[in-house]
Amino acid sequence: MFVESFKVESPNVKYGDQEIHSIYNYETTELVHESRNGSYAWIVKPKTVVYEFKTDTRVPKLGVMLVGWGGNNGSTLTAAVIANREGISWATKDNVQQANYFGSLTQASTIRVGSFNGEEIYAPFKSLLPMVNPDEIVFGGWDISNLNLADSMTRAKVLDIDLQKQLRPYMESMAPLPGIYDPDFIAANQDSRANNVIKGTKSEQVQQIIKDIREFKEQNKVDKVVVLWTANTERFSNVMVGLNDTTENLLASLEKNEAEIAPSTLYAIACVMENIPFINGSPQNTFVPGLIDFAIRRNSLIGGDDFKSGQTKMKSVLVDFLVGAGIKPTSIVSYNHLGNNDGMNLSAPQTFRSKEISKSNVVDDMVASNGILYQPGEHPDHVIVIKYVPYVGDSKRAMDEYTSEIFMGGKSTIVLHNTCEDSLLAAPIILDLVLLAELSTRIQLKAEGEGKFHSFHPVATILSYLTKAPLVPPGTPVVNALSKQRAMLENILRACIGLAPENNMILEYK
Ligand code: NAI
Ligand code: DG6
Repeated sequence: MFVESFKVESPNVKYGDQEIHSIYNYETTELVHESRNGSYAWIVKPKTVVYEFKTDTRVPKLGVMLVGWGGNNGSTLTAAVIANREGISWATKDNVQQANYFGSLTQASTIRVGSFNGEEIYAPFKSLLPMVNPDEIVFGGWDISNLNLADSMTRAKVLDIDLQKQLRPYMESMAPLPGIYDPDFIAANQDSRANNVIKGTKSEQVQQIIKDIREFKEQNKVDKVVVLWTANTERFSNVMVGLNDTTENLLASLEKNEAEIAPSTLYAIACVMENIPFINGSPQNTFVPGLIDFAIRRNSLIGGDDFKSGQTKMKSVLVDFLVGAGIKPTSIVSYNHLGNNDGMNLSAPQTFRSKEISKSNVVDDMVASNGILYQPGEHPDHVIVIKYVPYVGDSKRAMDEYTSEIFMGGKSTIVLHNTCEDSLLAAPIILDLVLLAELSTRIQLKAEGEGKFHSFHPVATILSYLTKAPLVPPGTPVVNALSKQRAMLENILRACIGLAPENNMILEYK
């Protein structure tokens, strides 16, 4: 059964005018490796830590500035939100289609709230805590191409033409601000697109981005801004001591106009300076150590990397299932071909390499979780191939072959083939990233013994369900398995309203 909303009644939860306060018992374990009777043993000690959460329930008017606003993802997301807001429907060859938010975790998925008369009760994910309504987001941003958003939507060739015609009047006046262009970081084939660029030194470019954010905020009367990179994949930048390894060195390099600071890092520096959340939807190492250090010192949210949209999402489900079932994947081969501008940019070896890295590390935690199947250091062969095929446009083909060792030396091969518009997968993920990033800045917590409430760590692991290569604070485990990522996110939001984690035990019926 589906319910629109619910309220928690508990001595541990108080709904105030402006905040929800909850007290939450975090059940965890403490591990000890110690010598007992002459040999070492692992001792597991269950422990409970009492946390308090405070969530500010005042939902702000949110502005979202996209870097790469005029790209396929940026124009598709902007169009889709307008279509939802205006209640637009359009004729396709099959039917009359209504705008929707399918594919968005926050807008189109549900959570289980409990059982009632033998039936499971589900409510919208977004009913867990007050979140920004996506229909009310004000969009803006930058692009090195000067096309307005209506023409960008047409260039993208993603949405049905009848829908495009209805959206055009809303989007013609939306023009991207000039962007920071450095041909050294993206494919040479992008050069003809770059007719809308910020001039000056790197430091001046950062100052221009700061000015743009302030003006956008002022002109649109938004309370908060989130910036998200959905621009071209860049090559990795070199990480070097003295260049970008600490805040001081990064900022000094900025002043020296060092060539090796990527445009994406420049936008990120501007955001950290302004305490504006910055999310990286592409695979490159925007968050060099000096930038992470800077964000931590300024307590400014950063999140990434690389939207987890289709093939990798399947992989982080399938490999988790196989390894969790005691089956040993030994070879994983993943092909993509696509014909959009992203595919063209990825046809250069340096930008492809960024994507290859990001797509390759996604099964590491699942492999490491099973020492019965894999010896230390052992890993499945994992190969990533991406080809540019202009004819298929945004309709990406993803083909995967998983070969596994099964019972008694048998082999099992699973082959998947997915055909899908790439931008229609990415756009709802962008929405979730900005909505959850904004929400997480309204949550404060403290563990027992901590004197003061504080925000989550500025490196926002809470967003990891949505990214291929989750950025984590130094020294923190990376979790790629999709079900664990979703459980983490859902259970943290449940804790904010004093609900136990979803444990699926359903003991009341056992
Ligand atoms: P796109 O090529 O259509 O759009 C990128 C836009 O960024 C272009 O309009 C370009 O002019 C602009 N741009 C490039 N450098 C810029 C800069 N420095 N400043 C401002 N604008 C700049 O690509 P698409 O399909 O929208 O994808 C965007 C990014 O998202 C790519 O890096 C892609 O790898 C990544 N991504 C996409 C996924 C998907 O499913 N569509 C999934 C995972 C990541
Ligand atoms: C080619 O792989 C283009 C890429 O931008 C992908 O579409 C994108 O990284 C999505 O990858 P995945 O593995 O999440 O489907």
